[in-house]
Amino acid sequence: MGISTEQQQQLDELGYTVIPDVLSETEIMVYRKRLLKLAKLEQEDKTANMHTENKGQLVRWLVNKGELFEKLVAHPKVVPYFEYMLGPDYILSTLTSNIISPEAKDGPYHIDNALGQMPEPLPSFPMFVNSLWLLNDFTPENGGTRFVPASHRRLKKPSPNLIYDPEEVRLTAKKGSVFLFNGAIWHAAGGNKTTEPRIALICFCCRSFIKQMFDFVHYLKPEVVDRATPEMYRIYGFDSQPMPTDTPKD
Ligand SMILES: O=C(O)CCC(=O)C(=O)O
Repeated sequence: MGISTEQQQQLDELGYTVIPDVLSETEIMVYRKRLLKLAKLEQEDKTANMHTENKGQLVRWLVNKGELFEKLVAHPKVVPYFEYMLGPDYILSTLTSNIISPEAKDGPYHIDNALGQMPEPLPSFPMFVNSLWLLNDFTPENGGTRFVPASHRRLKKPSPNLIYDPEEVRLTAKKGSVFLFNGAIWHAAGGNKTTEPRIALICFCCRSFIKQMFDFVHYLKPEVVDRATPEMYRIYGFDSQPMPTDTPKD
């Protein structure tokens, strides 16, 4: 099933959409609990990936950290949006999460992955699409993502250290929904002025000809590969590797 003309238009023109009711209350609870536990364990064993002056934490490589995360890889409510933006052969670049703790401050905008290294004008078609799966209601107070609608059409990178653009919006959206956006939209997590952590799962995808940030093909656990459906196998990137006929003969 594809997405509606209105949704296509919103993605083309504004560069983002919010997909409602993707995760159930139970799923939200289970993911939150598991992520907070993983975050704590990674802090204890000193492998934690901290940012934003230690008030932000990424828990990465989720597909290798529990079967429950595999459900995100080819979720039927979200796949049509990635397909529309990136083509039917799109692939996963990372499956990670971002926890923004109380007292985190607003940081500078960025655009995603290789776009930040590309010369301007940036490509006018989507190369990367990001999706944040909200594990609490996002508000302007609790770290809701800050973004500049339609900024993908500027074909420019935000200046380094730019924190505010006059056209910025702070995301307000319900837990269980997915905020999906063109990776060329200028964006950043917001500061968190509440007493609760703000948590998002992040499923970040790209066109099939782009190098993935996580090397799923070599580092997925064998049991994760065994459980993959053909669609998931393609999304992990196995189908877009150099062709065997092109390997050296001696
Ligand atoms: O967690 C957020 O609100 C933003 C995440 C982000 O900037 C990213 O995944 O590139």
